[in-house]
Amino acid sequence: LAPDDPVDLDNCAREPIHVPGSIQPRGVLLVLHGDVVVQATGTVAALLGRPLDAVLGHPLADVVGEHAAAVVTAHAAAPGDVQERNPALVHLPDGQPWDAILHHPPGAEDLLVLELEPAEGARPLSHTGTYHQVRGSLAELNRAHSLRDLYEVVAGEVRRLTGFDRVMVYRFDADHNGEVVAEARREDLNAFLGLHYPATDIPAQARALYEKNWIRLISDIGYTPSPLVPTLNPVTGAPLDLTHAALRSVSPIHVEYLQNMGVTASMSISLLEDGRLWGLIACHHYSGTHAPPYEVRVAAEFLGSVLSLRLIAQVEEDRLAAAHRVARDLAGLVAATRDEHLPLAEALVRRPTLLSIMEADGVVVRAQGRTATAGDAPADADALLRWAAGTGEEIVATDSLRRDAPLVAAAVPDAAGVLALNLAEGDAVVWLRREVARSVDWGGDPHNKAIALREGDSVRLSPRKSFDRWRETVRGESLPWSEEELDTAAVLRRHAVEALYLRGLADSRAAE
Ligand code: BLA
Repeated sequence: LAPDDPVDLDNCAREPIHVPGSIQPRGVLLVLHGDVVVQATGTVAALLGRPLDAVLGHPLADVVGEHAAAVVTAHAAAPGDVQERNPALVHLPDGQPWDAILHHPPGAEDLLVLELEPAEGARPLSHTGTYHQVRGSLAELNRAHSLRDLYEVVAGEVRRLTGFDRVMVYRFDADHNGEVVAEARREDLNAFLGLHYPATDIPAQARALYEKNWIRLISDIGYTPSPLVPTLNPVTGAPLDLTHAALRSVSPIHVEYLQNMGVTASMSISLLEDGRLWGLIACHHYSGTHAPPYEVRVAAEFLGSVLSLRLIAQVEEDRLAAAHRVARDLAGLVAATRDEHLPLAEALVRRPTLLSIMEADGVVVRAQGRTATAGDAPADADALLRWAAGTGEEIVATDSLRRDAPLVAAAVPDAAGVLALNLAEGDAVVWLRREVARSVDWGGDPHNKAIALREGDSVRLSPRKSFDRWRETVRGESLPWSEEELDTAAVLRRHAVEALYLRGLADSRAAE
């Protein structure tokens, strides 16, 4: 940032994290064009014992040996998606086993990115080991019957598989704030369960990247990034897109965030519903480096996918059950509007479902000059009804009257949320919901989260330093009215308007 640039959280979302130009130094990244290495990271010297100038412009076989190069070529050439076959096990000329992880970078399909990470344990032994562990985890998952159970099992199983000190299931709300909904941790650690974190802790471009690449590991928070040489890819003339790279160097702001939290190694796995990120499995380690082998990471990612599928099925099941109940109640209410033995207002409020269909605490119906109420309704609803009519909308909803119509709020002190159907000429159905005071426990004060640091001539953003629990109490709000409830309200409104019209016709006939 330049000194005059505004320092705000927007800057976070502008950091181009998919093109950092460097990797984490636990492995080597080579970019191949044909069989020639056109870009490489400085780690080739320390990890493969070859200086960069003995790598760049050379055939792959010169760098990793004939045998490993042949395995890589075959792995890349096999039919289907190369990433789905990862990793390939290769042995370098010194006999050491490495995981070869391959992908074609976005927009440059003729390039092949080869990442090498040390493979721990001898395969195929470790392979069956992982497979058996995952099979055990799936059996546990099948025994879980509620969402809460599912979250818990996944946190526990991912911890068992990967050995991180803390594994959390972190779930986003509609605004991308998040909550820790399950946690498995080393016993001596304090609990993060139930803590909330603001959306800006994981900015939009990071969420977008995590929808494409489902897992990331920072094996050593204190690492020194190893740059790609040359900086621009000689074939494309552009910086290399590392969206799919396992070794991608992460945002320095995020590194600082983790350091402030006392984390020394971190991993996270995307949880997706229809391709959209609904949460993350977030893993922390608190001492030293922690680098589960690629295969174990893939297994953990697989458990994340299973959780997502189970979640989607569970949510759909709950939604269908609710829709079924609402359809039945709505049919009963529509029948009540047709019952011409009673004035419309009385016909509706006599049904207990008029309250329960909206999960409301009270309801007021004004129709044909009569007012009827059920549940917790104000003795004098005139101000409320006038406000509803005055909006000129067919349907008005708020979860905070105090915020959206403070003058009316004073007239209905017991209600926080209102859903009103304007029928005609001051006639209306108005549901009321009580306040639900919520306390939100944040992991650190969310209102004071970014700190601007001045460094010589420039200013940079820094994440907050304290992650101590910070409790916020939200008052004056009801539970929100859902999309489904608004749809139901619209259907009921149509029938009530029609009933009023038919009753009007009947009255005028009777008068003739
Ligand atoms: C990334 N932020 C992340 C990630 C997590 C969090 C899980 C994914 C990377 C990883 O696996 O470590 C946030 N981590 C959390 C939260 C908890 C946790 C909420 O453990 C709760 C327990 N972050 C800031 C500010 C900025 C910011 C102010 O607080 C920007 C100025 C940025 N966070 C930021 C960026 C990334 C990130 C840029 C992407 C890192 C990357 O993948 O390169």
